[in-house]
Amino acid sequence: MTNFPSGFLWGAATAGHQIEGNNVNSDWWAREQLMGAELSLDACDSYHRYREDITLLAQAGLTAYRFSVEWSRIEPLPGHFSNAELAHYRRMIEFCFDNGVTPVVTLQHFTTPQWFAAAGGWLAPDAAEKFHRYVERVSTILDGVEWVVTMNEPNMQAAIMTAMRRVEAEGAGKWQSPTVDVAFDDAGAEKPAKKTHSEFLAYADPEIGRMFARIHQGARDILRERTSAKVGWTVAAGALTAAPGGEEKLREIRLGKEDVYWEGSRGDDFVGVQAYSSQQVDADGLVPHPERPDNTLVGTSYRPDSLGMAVRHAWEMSGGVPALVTENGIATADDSQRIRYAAEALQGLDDARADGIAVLGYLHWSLLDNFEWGHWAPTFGLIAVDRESFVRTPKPSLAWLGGVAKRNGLA
Ligand code: IFM
Repeated sequence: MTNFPSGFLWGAATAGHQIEGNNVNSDWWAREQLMGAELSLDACDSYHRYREDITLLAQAGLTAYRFSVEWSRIEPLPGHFSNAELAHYRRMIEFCFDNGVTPVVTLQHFTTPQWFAAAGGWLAPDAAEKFHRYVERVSTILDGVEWVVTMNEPNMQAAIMTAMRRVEAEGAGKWQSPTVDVAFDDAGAEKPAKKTHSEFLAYADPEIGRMFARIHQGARDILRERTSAKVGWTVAAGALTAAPGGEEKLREIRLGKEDVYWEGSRGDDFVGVQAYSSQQVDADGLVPHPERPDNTLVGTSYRPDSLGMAVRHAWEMSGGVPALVTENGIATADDSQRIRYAAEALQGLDDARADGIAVLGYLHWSLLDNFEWGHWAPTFGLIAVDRESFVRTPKPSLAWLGGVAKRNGLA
């Protein structure tokens, strides 16, 4: 049996826009309508049903819940903050405390208010000032919260920005999702569209990463001054490797796509590692995931070893910032494959720990089957959600991960 250190966080993660429903002030609400894919609409109605979600998590034996607060709800108009929404998120935090669950609170998970996006988004000269004003206000509800993530996957956000500029230039319907590497035709049938995801990831400009790092570090300073939370951000790890002849291209792509972000976590209390799959880079760039029967519902290869690879790379590039696995999981309709994947990923994580890498916890993506940025078909959840009735049905993987948490180790 593998034992993890005492105090290791065992939990699951979600994000506001993917589960809450009706985030009508968010830029994604508008984007979904441009993308020619599916809409979030009511999502999982977790805005109203968070108590049920947290209770299921706690009853299974998990002790940490990562969720995000929605900037577009909290600040629906520039400089106007909603006390009612702040109180809502404070209630969520307190519900976690009351149920023995450690909240890991993300302040910004892909979405921004529509007014922020319309004014130039992250590229506007006063973007940092606006985000920091919001962070200051959210800090008022973080009493007792030990873990705060400033931003989720800024490296994916950079890719989304690139893609959205294209959508605007080329018209609606040309791009379907930042995270789904397959496309669906008008009749809803899946068809290969390897460019929807991988193509955009190749366009990462290191300067955008450095800009995000400055914004994150400013937010970190605010949070350190006003709260006692440990602060970090999360990075989407590609677990990239070089195909023969691809060594130089790998360095180039990885620099802008993730290494500036790992470097940007230096001085943080932790870095959120988010890994799902691994991909090769050849002399021309990212190599599409090979077509295999065990590929996931988002078109990526079944690669649970990506987690171990990612924490090792994060450790090296961040200069030894402790890793918190803030996301790891698989889009599959086969829950036994999910359990197999998580067990293999956790073994790789433990091997990395044995090699001296500090790992603080494991938060599975995701607690619920949710809105996968333009699509509902890729199911990552430990719990199924009926889209009409919102009834939650725990899958065997929830009890399995809860058992790992209770034993604090793999059997
Ligand atoms: O659903 C996303 C999440 O919002 C960010 N990280 C990757 C997940 C799966 O694609």
